[in-house]
Amino acid sequence: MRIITFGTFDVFHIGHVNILERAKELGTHLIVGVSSDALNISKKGRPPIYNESDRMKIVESLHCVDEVFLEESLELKGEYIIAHKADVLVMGDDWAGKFDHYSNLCKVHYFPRTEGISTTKIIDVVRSTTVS
Ligand code: C2G
Repeated sequence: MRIITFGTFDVFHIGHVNILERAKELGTHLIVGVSSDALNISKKGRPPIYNESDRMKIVESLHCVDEVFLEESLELKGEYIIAHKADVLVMGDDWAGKFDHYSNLCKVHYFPRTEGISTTKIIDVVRSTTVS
């Protein structure tokens, strides 16, 4: 079974490891779409802390990940699912319900998010503890 998932994976943390490991357990081949810097700027109004090539390299280095590609548009998920012959789309449950319409192309599965950690939280903690 081929699994596909998407994310920014900026300031890589344990929540990212958890979802990627859980995703891999659903199948045999894990493909990860890492969202581009341009997509993040248009979505969040700021570039990620780590650039797209570093984020792709970090994700690719995990032993549970078999393949990485650049996600250039949120609207292209259907095309990515077809191109990568994915059987299951996995996302964290902050996206629950948002990708159900792809269930005509593959199974759609949401895992619970890891509690208490996020890239935004890490950035806030670092910012508030940095002495300038
Ligand atoms: N995640 C998680 N637990 C956390 C933080 C993140 O399970 N504490 C999951 C998210 O639910 C997502 C994945 O990790 O499935 C990547 O999260 P982000 O890097 O925040 O990605 P996001 O900005 O949601 O980008 O096309 C969709 C986008 O590319 C998703």
